[in-house]
Amino acid sequence: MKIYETRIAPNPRRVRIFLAEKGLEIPFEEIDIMKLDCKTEEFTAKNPMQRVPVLELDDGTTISESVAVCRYFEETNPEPPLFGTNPVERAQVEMWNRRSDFNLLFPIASAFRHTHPAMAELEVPQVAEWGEANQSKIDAALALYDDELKSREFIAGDCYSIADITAICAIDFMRVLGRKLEDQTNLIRWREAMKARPSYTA
Ligand SMILES: N[C@@H](CCC(=O)N[C@@H](CS)C(=O)NCC(=O)O)C(=O)O
Repeated sequence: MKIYETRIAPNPRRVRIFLAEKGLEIPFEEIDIMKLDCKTEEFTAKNPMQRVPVLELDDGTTISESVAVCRYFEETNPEPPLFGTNPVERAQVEMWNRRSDFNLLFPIASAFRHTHPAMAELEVPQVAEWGEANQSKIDAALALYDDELKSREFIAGDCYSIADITAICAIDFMRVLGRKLEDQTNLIRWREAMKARPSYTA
């Protein structure tokens, strides 16, 4: 079993943090997405979406999409649970993880991919106006998350979950936009708690 990943990229980081929280060590193979390693015929056979991360099992089965890779490890290694423990928790974790994906990580990645010259070959077509338009979506999501975190410790409720992992990978990735948390005091408190976990540096 191994995972194809790119160390600097936010989606593979989600899987690395997830594995660290589970106490699992899986071999990684570095793919240089900037050198278009994701676009080769060999890699496309593993993931037709040409993206990392990709988990390859010993029988050759491949699983891509960060959340699907994490789901595999949740099912094979249930402790500690990171997708919730009862129907309500599982639904809330799914709800917040999807929000973290669509309302945080996606706009942050889009703002970067559609405006940075280095991403021109990866993001086709690159539409600078769309990149700029995502800045206000990021502002709105940060305000919403800050408000939600007024009344609870973690993104999806009282327990740490994959929704926290997606959110911290997204928020940390704002660095490529030259952005950081400023007046979102609840999010800043939550981010400090994320940084204190050993998995943060995975
Ligand atoms: N929805 C996918 C997104 C994967 C993704 O966008 N990965 C980026 C790195 S963070 C990538 O492989 N980029 C290469 C490219 O754009 O060609 C997931 O959750 O794994």
